[in-house]
Amino acid sequence: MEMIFRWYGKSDPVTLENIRQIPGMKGIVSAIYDIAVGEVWPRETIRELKETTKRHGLELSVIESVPVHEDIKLGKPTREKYIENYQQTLRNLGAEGIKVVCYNFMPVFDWTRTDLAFDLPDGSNALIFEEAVAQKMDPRTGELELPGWDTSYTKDELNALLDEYQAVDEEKLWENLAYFIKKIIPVAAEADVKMALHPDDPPFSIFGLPRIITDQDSLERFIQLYDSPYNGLTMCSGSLGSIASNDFVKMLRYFLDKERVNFVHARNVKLVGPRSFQEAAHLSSAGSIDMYEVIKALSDFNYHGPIRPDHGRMIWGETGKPGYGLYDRALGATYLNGLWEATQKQRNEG
Ligand SMILES: [Mn+2]
Repeated sequence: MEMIFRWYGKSDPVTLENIRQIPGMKGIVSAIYDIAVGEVWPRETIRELKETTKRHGLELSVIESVPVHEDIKLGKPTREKYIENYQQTLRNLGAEGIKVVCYNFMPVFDWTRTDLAFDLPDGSNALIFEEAVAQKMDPRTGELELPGWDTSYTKDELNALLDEYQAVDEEKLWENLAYFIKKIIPVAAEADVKMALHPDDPPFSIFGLPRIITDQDSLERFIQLYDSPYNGLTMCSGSLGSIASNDFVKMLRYFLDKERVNFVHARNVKLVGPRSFQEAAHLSSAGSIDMYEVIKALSDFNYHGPIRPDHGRMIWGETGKPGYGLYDRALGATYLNGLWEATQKQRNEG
């Protein structure tokens, strides 16, 4: 596996110098953050990011994300233009040597939590999701804002968008996803860019919006939309593992066997209710996911693709982008690298 770290560009308080000093770190996963959703990413801008990364001794290994315009998810006639733009962005990324693109198909809101800095007993804080709190959250007030969300909408625009989604149920969203996939995967294959769909986070409907990439069956349905290694998945332990009915390790093994795992997000979550969880340190003992078994699965299938530590807690007084501080993610990377070294040795001795 290739250990990489998410970097939010020049405004990220975590620097490329910081990232390079994490043991075993090979590269970064990043994006172009100042281009409006739906517009084409120019080659020069991609090249600039790549060269900046290289100057710091790291590879630009994965793009996360190229966001999908809402008109594509809604299936509006204007989607044609946005799909063409998406295709061109993939061609440009491929031409600049980018091999993997992570993206998601969640309507309106990206990852959602009810508290971004929940105090844990050891004095650190973490992102949590509590179902009872989420049920009282109303995005229509326009006052909710989360780090992963597109916050460029005015309150009126957001409400208009939510109104449009009333005509889109789960099956309609599947239809719109299939339409998109059939248009972009051939282009991705030609550009040699492996697509890696991220599961919905959390993996169930929130605010009455449909969410469809949530479990083993839906991931299976997704890969069958287009039979190609370029139509693959980001296997995210924290997203899929945040409901008890998902056996993440079993799912990971299943999709590794099908050769559809193009990217891995590794983090732990502690389940505290049917639809409530707290993000935890990466160690198996800190949460509900057996991280040894996750890395063992990657080792057993000889996974050579990229993996990144996912959200971390805020520790040692660090402040910054919730979930994306330096320290706890660096500890996570080191732990995952340790598990990898051990499983590789066992593999070679066995
Ligand atoms: Mn993830």
